[in-house]
Amino acid sequence: MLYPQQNDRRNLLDLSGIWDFQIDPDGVGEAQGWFNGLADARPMAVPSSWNDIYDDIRDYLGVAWYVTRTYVPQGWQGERVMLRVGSANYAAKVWVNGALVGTHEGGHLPFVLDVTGLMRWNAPNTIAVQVENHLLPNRVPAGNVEGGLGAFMRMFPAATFDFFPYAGLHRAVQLFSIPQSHIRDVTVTTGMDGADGIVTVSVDATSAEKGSIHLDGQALPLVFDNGTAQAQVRVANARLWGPDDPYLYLLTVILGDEASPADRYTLDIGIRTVAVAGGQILLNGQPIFLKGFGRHEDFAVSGRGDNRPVTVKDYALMKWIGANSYRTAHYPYSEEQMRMADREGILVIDEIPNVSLQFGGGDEAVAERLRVCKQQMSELIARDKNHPSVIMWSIANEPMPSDFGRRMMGGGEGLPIDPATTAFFQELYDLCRAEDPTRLVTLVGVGGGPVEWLASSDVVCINRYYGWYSQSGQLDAGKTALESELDALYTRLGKPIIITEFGADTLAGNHSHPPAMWSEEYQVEMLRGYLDAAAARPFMAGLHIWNFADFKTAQGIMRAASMNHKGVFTRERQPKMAAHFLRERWSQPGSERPALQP
Ligand code: GCB
Repeated sequence: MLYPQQNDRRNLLDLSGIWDFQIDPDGVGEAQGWFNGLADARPMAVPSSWNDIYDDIRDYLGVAWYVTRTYVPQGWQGERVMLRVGSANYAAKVWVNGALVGTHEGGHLPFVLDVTGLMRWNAPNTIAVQVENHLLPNRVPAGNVEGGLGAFMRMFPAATFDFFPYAGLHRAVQLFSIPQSHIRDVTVTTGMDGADGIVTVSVDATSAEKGSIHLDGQALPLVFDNGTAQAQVRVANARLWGPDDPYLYLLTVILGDEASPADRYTLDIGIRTVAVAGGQILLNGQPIFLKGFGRHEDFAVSGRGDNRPVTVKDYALMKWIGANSYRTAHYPYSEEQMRMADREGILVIDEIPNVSLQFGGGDEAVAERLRVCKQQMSELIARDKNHPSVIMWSIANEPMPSDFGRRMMGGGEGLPIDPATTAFFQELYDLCRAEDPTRLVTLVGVGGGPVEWLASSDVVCINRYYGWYSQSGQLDAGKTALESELDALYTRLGKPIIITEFGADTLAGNHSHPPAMWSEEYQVEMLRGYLDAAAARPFMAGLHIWNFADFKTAQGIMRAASMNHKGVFTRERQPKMAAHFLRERWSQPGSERPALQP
């Protein structure tokens, strides 16, 4: 799952642009051979969501077809040719020159298909992607769940999550060439020995050959055994990666001779460690407090489509406000975002789209959801394992037990929890630890949710809306309730705590003195209360405000103008009062929480 790159041995052809597009509500496209061309096509940008482009398809979530044609350079002949789809939400089927080459499920992770034998060298090649985004109860994330969140919030379309169910080719589609004998995968882990960095590089290649790695002026040989080789580099007095100095070393992996390599792959790596000890998160052995946001990939017109100006702007705003981290709520973000996080020194909690999971529908349905969660978790780890910015995997956001309604009304304490549900999450915790022992793992818990599900987390992550969904309009009462829950949770679990969501819907320009709900003043005072509560508690390890920016949701009685307005910035990325408040607070180093007593 190496990110494609252009170099002297590899080639890359980005197919981003304007493709032919046609919806297929009757499902006739395949039988009629639409993969060869669309009879009634409209233009569609790739990447983009289709929903906000044409007025008749805003809520269309069925099957749609994308077709483009491209020449491929003659110079690629003899090489392996791969087609990579960055994100097709939710399920995809791909044809090249009329031949079905593969399928994929899960909307936010890339997939690669080998199309070598199918290329035409003297004529355009037809690439067709069928995308389908039905909201179904057994998908991850789910939709149309009977009695689910969507039903409760009267959401249309019936998502079981609080963001618009955007559909389409959300990230670039690329063709790339790699040599027949090539580097399949590179895995980098880093550690420290005194002031030295220890970088371990594992390389997986197609054939057993020699090779080498190059890092920090050192060259080490690779000796392959059955296609895999490992080398360890000691970087003297390493410049450690972190928010204050996101230093990246260039690692080059070469297959074959250095003078005429069979293949080459380069990547930016950060040398850093992450751990939990003494009730704190340690980055490079030093306690770190996470300041930042839950975000969304969301913008007007482009929807969830990879929007590079917005990506760069968002990182600039995170730096401006003094944030050092965010969570990829509630799905994996683009690889461009991960690369920006590496470069800008922003720590990431990396989440799969397991949002608002429910346990209804019988054992088979639950087993199917677990299968999809595991697949997405493995694919995410494979994609993001080399990013220094990624410090923690999140296996779920706000899963809900079947008695959630009762728990939400209070009195959840002491209610028995079905051990099968705890085992469900344990499988995901175990998978992360087996596939990546170098990072932390968490599950983001809902207010009133079972504490049992949090017990295996390295860091306890909770979303809380005291002063909004409960104690509405009563900030003091909300703060008191928050404080007593935090103390009880730490007493029970003894692990560092991050509040991964808290916030208030706020209409920019709406003012109220004294503060009232939906006003800018109320948002500021609510955030102040949570920041103060954390600042008095040494076991707090971070605060992520919900949300970085206002974002689009389905329509419903809870969402004015189909938007969640809890942004600290508007959807257009203009600051609300809260943004200035946070910038002020977050510019005071060490003010986040008291130091732990030794
Ligand atoms: C939550 C969810 C998030 C929602 C948020 C809200 O707990 O995790 O997806 O958008 O609450 O604003 O209601």
